[in-house]
Amino acid sequence: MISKKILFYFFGIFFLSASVVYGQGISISNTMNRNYQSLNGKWNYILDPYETGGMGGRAIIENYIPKDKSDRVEYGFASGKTLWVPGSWNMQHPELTYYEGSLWYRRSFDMSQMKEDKRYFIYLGAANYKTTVSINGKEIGQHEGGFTPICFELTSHLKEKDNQLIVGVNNSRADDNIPSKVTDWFNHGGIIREVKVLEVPETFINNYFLKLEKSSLGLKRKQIQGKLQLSGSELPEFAHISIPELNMDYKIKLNNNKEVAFSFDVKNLKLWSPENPKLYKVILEAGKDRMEDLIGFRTVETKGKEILLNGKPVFLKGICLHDENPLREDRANVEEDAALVLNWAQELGCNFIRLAHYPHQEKLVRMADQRGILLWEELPLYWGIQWDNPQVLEKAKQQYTELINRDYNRASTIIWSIANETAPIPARNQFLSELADYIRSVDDSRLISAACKKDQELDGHPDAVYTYNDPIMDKLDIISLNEYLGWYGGLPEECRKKTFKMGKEKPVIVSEFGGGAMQGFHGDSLTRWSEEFQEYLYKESIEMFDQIDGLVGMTPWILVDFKSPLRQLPEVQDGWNRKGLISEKGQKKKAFYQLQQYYNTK
Ligand code: GCB
Repeated sequence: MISKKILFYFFGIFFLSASVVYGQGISISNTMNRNYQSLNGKWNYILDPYETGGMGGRAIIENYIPKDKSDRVEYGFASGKTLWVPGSWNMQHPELTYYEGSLWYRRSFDMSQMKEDKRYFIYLGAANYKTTVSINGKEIGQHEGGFTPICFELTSHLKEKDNQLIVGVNNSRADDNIPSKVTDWFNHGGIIREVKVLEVPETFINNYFLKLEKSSLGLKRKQIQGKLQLSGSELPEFAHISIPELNMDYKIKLNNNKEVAFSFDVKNLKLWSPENPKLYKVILEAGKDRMEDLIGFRTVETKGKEILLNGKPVFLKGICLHDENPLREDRANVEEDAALVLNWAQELGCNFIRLAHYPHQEKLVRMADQRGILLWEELPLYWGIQWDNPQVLEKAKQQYTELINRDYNRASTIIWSIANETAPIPARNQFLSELADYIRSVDDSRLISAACKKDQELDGHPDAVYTYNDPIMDKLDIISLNEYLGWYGGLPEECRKKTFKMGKEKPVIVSEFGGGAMQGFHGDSLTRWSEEFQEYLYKESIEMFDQIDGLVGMTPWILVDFKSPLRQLPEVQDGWNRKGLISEKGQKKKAFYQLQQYYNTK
């Protein structure tokens, strides 16, 4: 018989225990506008390359300290060994540069202001990829997914002094993960976004979802529809929502329900748009809970081959982005990181950004709301996904739920994308179609897209016309396509020979094109890796894409060079994907100005 100990080693840190919460635990949105204690800062850590959870089973979780001089312990959180949270662990110590596996973090904190009538939750903005959370020797939750929030209740486990929080994170790549094993970006491990202890009343509003009802767009009195979710046992009779600037105060009858839908009319509503990113202070109250948020109201829909924002056609002058601050070689996780890249994008003339290829930090999404930048968000449903594995579909739905709960109230996010460059085999079509239906069932205030495949798989195909009949297009509002003609197939001049034909009457976004250039390297327009080659490629590509019937926007690949272990050409790439319009040091390449010029004319 296999002993429990051997089983423990086999399953490593994710050995199941009866009282542990799996998945997200509870979803709590708008955490920045609630009471909290930040746990950002230096945390102790220990490596666990064989993923045993510490010799002797759950020893690490319990942070067992030797009782006397004879006691044997073969691990420990040495006080001097620390990692900064939030941050990619790979960038902090040479021993961790390419580390992929399990690592344990420890941090102690006091709760001297703890109140009897409050509840407490541990919230991690994101940790890549699997996470185990323990408090004072007890495991309280596990989570899978590297870019969405994690939240578990701490209330009954806390004490006033010296709470021991231990967080195990494992960033091993696996076939049944989302993303799967190979990606063209760096697998930054660890607690990559902020950590806080939230304090809320016993009964509180954990989520709320507000949207402007499309059918009221043309009316004087516009309708706002909403939904509240509450957690707790002392449900009040009513909740309130008010928007002082609109003189609106609405009473929501709860009828003992933890989830209620409601709607109300408002007069003189100014719509949110890139030209006027109007945000309203919204106050939500239920029992002892009171919270504020800043929310913009807009509609987005498609009509024929157009995207209508607030009923008017919009052209999406976009760019792709990874969630990295290249100057710090780290995951982006502070406002300054968001401001850096949004400033560049705005200088380029963008009103739109594709947040590739996974959910970015919430601070950036909120800043886009303030600045009037439209967003495309997505999950890493990318190369190599196990489409025929039902558990992977469940993971996708879970991660999408977490993302929608976090960003539903952000006017800037207008598109959820469900996949990037995935071959149209039946299992994938079935998976994506179910996912699209699921997303629409929880959020009909945005559009759905995906980077589709053309019928001619190979670049440089002799046909003059690229045709698109990817079966997933039926489920999409917008057809998006990635096309690297001139870089992965042929030379830029090939672009003159191609035209595009879509099998559906829908708007089209060119969601990627581009090529590599090393900033400061010059040659003629046929010299690979020169700024001139990239500039020429942009010129030819833009002329080709501009002819697409139904083109509503583009997001070339990519704003800034980014870290990628796939890219190892010495003295050119050295671990960086060079398709950025800006180098990792922040220097602009010639193609930046080529695209800027085009956007100035649009
Ligand atoms: C793509 C992928 C993107 C890559 C890019 C490239 O099609 O969507 O993740 O980084 O090409 O540079 O090849």
